[in-house]
Amino acid sequence: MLRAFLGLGSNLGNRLEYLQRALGLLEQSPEVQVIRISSVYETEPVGFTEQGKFYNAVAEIKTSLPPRVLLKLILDIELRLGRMRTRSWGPRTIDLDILLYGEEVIQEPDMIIPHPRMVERAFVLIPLLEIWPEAHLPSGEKLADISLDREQSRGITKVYEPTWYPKR
Ligand code: X6L
Ligand code: MG
Ligand code: MG
Repeated sequence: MLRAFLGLGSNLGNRLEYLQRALGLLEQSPEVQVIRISSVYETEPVGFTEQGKFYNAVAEIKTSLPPRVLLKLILDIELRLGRMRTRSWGPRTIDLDILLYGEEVIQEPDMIIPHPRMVERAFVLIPLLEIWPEAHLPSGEKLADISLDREQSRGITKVYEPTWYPKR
């Protein structure tokens, strides 16, 4: 079993429910165990800013699925939760991203791990550091050392504390 971290995001419909349903569907796979979830943060949209605010969270999982199969599973969960790709960086019911997969570095056209832009995004770093303060890249670089300037951290509000921790 390998430890991985997933980013979750939603800015359409009942955002909290989409995050919860995504975690439930992940747990339904016998090869995925959700270990820990961060608080849920409401965040200003980045990239394409003319859209609703997001709910973002990070989950720690243990999995025996190879990265390619894990990616297929999360894309399948996105489809089952009504994800439509109408424009890039546009609104979505659910977005699931593999942030880290063990200490592995993968550079394939459609699968780059660690997530190439995670270190620039407060909506990823803040929830990730909440559940794994020692988080580091395979290079050894500690994520807590990456300073989030004030501009980056603006518009991020904790809206839900995790009320349950799944089996550890
Ligand atoms: C310049 C150009 C600066 C593009 C930033 C940043 C593009 C992030 C895409 C960018 C740029 C993204 C979420 C989001 C998206 C999310 C919040 C993306 C992909 N996903 N904003 N924007 N939360 N708050 O999950 O991350 S679109
Ligand atoms: Mg994303
Ligand atoms: Mg994505």
